[in-house]
Amino acid sequence: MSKVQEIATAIENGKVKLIEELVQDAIDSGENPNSILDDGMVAAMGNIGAKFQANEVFVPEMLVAAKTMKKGVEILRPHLKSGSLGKLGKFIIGTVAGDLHDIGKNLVALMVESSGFEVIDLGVDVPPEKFVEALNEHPDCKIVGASALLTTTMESLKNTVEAIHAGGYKDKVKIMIGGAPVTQDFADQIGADAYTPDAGSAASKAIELVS
Ligand code: B1M
Repeated sequence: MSKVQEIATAIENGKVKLIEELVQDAIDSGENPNSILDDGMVAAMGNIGAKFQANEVFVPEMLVAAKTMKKGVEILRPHLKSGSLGKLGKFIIGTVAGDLHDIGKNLVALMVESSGFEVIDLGVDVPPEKFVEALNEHPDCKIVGASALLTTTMESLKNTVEAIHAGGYKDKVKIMIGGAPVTQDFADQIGADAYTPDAGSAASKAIELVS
């Protein structure tokens, strides 16, 4: 089994105590950090999701897999960074109201920060008005990113875009959205400025939006 596959298996099986050592070992052996992230960690979370859907695992297993991935990402974090902090401006990000999933949002935050933005992370279950309050606090913010993982919380994405527009920021900030159930069509429907399918493309799009 390759080191990247070992990492994927450890995440799927929730091996919280093993993950840091496995990730460090893979890095020391010269594995590409992006491959560790995408082919190992993100792929493992996809597998867990498929098993959850098939009733083979349940919420506690998803939670422990998420915890394992988070620990692994912390070891990986310095190896993914490249840009100089904050030079491209501020980027406010959060997972929308009703939604507690934060791994994808955290990865987007990490990649955007690595690209040179200063990230203000509002966390999870963020109501629309909190996005607006954050913009009031940071009027120089260039982009707001909102993440949703549940079909039921896509409505919160719509409410978030509406609240930001109603707050007077329509022409002042760009709104990016993403998350597994989100599509470009949906982004167009709710008036978001950009949709990207993954964290890497979110970072590239953010750079494009401020260039
Ligand atoms: Co939940 N969950 N979950 N879950 N969970 C999903 C999303 C699900 C698809 C599983 C399934 O059924 N196959 C399903 C949603 C079904 C649906 O709505 N269509 C589901 C469900 C049903 C639920 C609960 C309702 C379960 C229950 O309680 N009965 C519940 C809801 C809780 C709530 O939010 N209110 C729930 C709870 C949880 C846990 C708390 C146990 C845990 C989350 C822990 C955490 O995040 N801290 C969890 C997990 C781990 C998952 C799965 C297995 C993995 C999610 C993940 O982290 N993926 C997930 C199944 C799956 O995704 N296949 C599932 C890895 C991550 C890197 O990918 O988040 O998609 P993702 O992010 C990607 C892209 O989407 C994109 O970039 C990221 C990286 O490339 N992206 C953006 C994300 N945000 C972006 C923003 C952008 C741009 C790109 O711009 C701003």
